[in-house]
Amino acid sequence: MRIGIVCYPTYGGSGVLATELGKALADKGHMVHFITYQQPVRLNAFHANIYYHEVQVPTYPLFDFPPYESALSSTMVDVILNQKLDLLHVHYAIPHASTAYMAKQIVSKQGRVVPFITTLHGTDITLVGRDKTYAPIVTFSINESDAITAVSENLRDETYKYFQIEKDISVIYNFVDTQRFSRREMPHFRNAIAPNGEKILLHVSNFRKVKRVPDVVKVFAKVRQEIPSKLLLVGDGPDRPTIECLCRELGICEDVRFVGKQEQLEDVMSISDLFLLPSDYESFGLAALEAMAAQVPVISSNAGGLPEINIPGQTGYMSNVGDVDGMAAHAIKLLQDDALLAKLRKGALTQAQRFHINNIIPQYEALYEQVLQQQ
Ligand code: GMT
Repeated sequence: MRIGIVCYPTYGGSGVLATELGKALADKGHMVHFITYQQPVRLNAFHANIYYHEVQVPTYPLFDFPPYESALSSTMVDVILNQKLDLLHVHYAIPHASTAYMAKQIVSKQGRVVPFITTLHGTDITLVGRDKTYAPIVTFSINESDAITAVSENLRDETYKYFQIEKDISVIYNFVDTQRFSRREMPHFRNAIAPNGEKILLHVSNFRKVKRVPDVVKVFAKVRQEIPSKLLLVGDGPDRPTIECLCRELGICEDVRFVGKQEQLEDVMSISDLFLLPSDYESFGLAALEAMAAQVPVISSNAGGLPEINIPGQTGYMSNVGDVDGMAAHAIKLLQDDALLAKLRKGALTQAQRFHINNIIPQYEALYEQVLQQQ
């Protein structure tokens, strides 16, 4: 198939998932065309079946807000017609579903029928999409999609709850390449972070409010009182100054490392003992799944779709959102008990294997076939 993939190219679960999906489809012989405003972060190597089309957004003094959606739709039209795409698969509803709808209408005037599939990822529904400024267009463009997928049952249910959706939403879970994330011994790296054999706790996110990174720091401060440990914070975002202030207030700066946006996440995960994800909401929690693939148990909140991947006592533990004491107690219990830690590490890997890339990609391919047959 000739598939157009539209996503956000930046660090963030939806872009990562879309890029990994495109790479896996290309490995299976499909022609994959990425259409984004910047090279996606995980699209970092040449592949004979992968093409990249950058969306250019011309500016003009009249534009306080350059019309990105128009530029994106026009680029979609260009790629559909010139690369003879069979379908478009857009990730994150805003604005990708409405721009795909527009492109579909335009190419139909030239006799081309090109269906589009919309994958909902989380905040496009639960946070931004629900804002009344966006809700009408989100509802309309989801309903106009030829197929809709959500990355967890929770996200599917939330979508039905908040929007008038008249179509079926299929749940196709996020996936992980367990080979890539398989745990490797990296003593030099580990020693550089934890020279005295300290435990390493890890958090990876875009440091937005919804991630509750201050809770990560508070949990770590409690763990550190009981167990010599270090905290690795991977990523960056708007809450960073608040987080740095909190570290100073708690007097724990020398044990907290901000390592910024990292591409080699598998290395960071390989040296970690525990992954912390106390989010207000997570449709899925892709970073937690990648951590599990590296045999890192997860201490998380029980929000959104997290109970669909983090199984208490098997892959980690869960607490209510904001229950810093509960999360810290779980972390301390786990890090003090080598046998329990070993059991959960094994359980985490077993769980990651259920979401193996090879189990999930065929579900997308089957959906594409089904959509094409319906045209
Ligand atoms: O978590 C974010 O803020 C990024 C966001 C995105 O769209 O890039 O992530 C969402 O999609 C990921 C991939 O499907 C999910 O694993 C995340 O749970 C989801 N984030 C939220 O629901 C907050």
